[in-house]
Amino acid sequence: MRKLMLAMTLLAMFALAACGGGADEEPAAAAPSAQEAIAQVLKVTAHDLYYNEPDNLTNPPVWTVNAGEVFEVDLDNQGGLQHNWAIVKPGAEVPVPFDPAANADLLLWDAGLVDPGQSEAAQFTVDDPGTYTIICTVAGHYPSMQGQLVVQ
Ligand SMILES: [Cu+2]
Repeated sequence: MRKLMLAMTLLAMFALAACGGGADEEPAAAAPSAQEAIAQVLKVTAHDLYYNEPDNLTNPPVWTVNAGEVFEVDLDNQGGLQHNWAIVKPGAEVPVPFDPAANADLLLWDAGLVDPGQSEAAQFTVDDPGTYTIICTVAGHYPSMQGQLVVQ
């Protein structure tokens, strides 16, 4: 009986390996490419000096993602200055002006500086649910340039 079980197990493993799915039991989850693994894409337009609409101070843009899932930030810089999109660590107070070198430890993650007229994409995952402050890290751009990331 034990030999039969072993033989069946080996046969099953071979069959799975043969169809390219590895040891995955859910067909839909078979080896997703990096592109397929991105759960959400956040479209962010950067201007001098705001995201999306020029009212970030009174009506900050809100982006929502799911905890533990990969999201992509598509940062489209339509301004004439460099801009960034950064997640501030929970509970951290953002100094004004923000100094990107001295205050780097306040950031959970940043998409990276994007040059004027350029568009860049970067991926990240936040594990802990909550509402995070989003800032542009270029000195003087916060608080004018800010938003919120809701991780649900
Ligand atoms: Cu900026």
